[in-house]
Amino acid sequence: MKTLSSLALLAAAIVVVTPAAAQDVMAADLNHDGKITRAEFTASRLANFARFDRNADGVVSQADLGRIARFRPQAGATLQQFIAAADIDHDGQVTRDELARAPTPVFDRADANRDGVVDGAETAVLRANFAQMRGR
Ligand SMILES: [Ca+2]
Ligand SMILES: [Ca+2]
Ligand SMILES: [Ca+2]
Repeated sequence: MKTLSSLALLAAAIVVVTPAAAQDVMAADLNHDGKITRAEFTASRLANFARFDRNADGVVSQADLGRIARFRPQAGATLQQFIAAADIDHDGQVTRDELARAPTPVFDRADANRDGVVDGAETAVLRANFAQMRGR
């Protein structure tokens, strides 16, 4: 069920702020300078694209769920939520290009002063929120 949890993670990185999504933002610091730029965030999101395109046809769509949908309706709902958020041309599938241009509500929320960079102070707030969410 590893694929399903990573699918949930990808959806979380796009549509909702969860502890997993907060972790996603922090994990996106590719050059380890303690700051996460929007470019780093979208690049790290894109890096996961191939993992979700399970049938390797270049798009993430319902077809990538395959038989899992029958046993795990929740996985289908998660995928639908992801497609709804990132499918810019509304053709029911998400291309790599669409994912690159998809909105970044999780990043935007972490970037409290909206300068396009989540810096050390903002990361600290994110970590604190994350710890609080875990503690609940
Ligand atoms: Ca696919
Ligand atoms: Ca599309
Ligand atoms: Ca900032």
